[in-house]
Amino acid sequence: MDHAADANRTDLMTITRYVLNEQSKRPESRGDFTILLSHIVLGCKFVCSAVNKAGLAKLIGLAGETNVQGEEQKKLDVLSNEVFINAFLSSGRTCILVSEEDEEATFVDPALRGKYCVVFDPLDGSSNIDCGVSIGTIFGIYMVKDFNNITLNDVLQPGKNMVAAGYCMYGSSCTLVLSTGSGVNGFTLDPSLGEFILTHPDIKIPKKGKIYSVNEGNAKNWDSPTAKYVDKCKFPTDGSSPKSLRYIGSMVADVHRTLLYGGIFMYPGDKKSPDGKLRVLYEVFPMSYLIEQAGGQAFTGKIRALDLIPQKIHDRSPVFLGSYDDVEDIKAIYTAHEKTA
Ligand code: AFP
Repeated sequence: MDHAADANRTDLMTITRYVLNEQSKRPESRGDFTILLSHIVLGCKFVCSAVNKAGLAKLIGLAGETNVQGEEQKKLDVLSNEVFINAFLSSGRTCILVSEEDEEATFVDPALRGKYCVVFDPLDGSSNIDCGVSIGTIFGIYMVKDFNNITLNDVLQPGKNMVAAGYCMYGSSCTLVLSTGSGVNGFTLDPSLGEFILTHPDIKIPKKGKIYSVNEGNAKNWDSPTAKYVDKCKFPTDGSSPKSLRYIGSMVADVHRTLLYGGIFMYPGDKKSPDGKLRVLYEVFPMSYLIEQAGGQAFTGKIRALDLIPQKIHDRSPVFLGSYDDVEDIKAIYTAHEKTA
């Protein structure tokens, strides 16, 4: 990118302009997705502003605490959930909502219904809020199968059926990364304009990376392929340099780095938690979709992550995602392990 020319740019590609351009390539499109996306963008701006003000506004803390004005405070994850639920309902374009915060799926009132099902984690990594580490919103979007017969099966679909996925990272800048099934683009919020501007067009993940990312504190319970792979990252036997370890513990931040710099992000299953920790619908699927769209791979230890069929809305799955070659390596280790088992 030419930064000198950039400083004087007057022709900005906002996220709305980008999606409208995409829409114009599909004559059958009626603008419903553009409307839904504009509501997602509003939710992201709202949460970004709340996250930035968290320390000041004393939003951090337990739900139920009161602030100096005597008003009840909400925890940021509770607030974010409300913001997004309201944004989706008022868009008039959704029919089922699955949120990490809500035990049950929300079936939208028929008067407000549209054809999209949204699965989302309104504020992922929220245990990092108090120390100011990057956190984010993750979302995936399905199209309902039969508008006249909406059931939970409309969201219990493999991730490969998603029509769009993305995340918004609330960090040193606010970045929205989106795929509608033809590549991945990143938009950064310009606070002076209040607009997300295309800053990372057509993101491609490096074919191989130099970073591995995993919670090594769980190593004692890992299965042997995961342990073997991590050992190989540290003590390569092919003459290559060891990989660096980076782990933030906030999936949006760890995946964002993986997307831009390459390498592998892992949350494996282990003896204590055979299905790992991450949720299929609103963590594993959207991130796997983005990584694949950027040219990488996502694997569960058994199959392609996007081929999983969730049985329940809050199901979990192990995941290994990132650069094509790095994921290929761990797939080979799992295959070899299966043959000897
Ligand atoms: P929290 O939302 O409870 O902070 O969990 C974040 C998360 O779901 C995901 O963002 C991280 O990748 C993962 O958990 C970190 O888990 P560990 O703390 O077990 O490493």
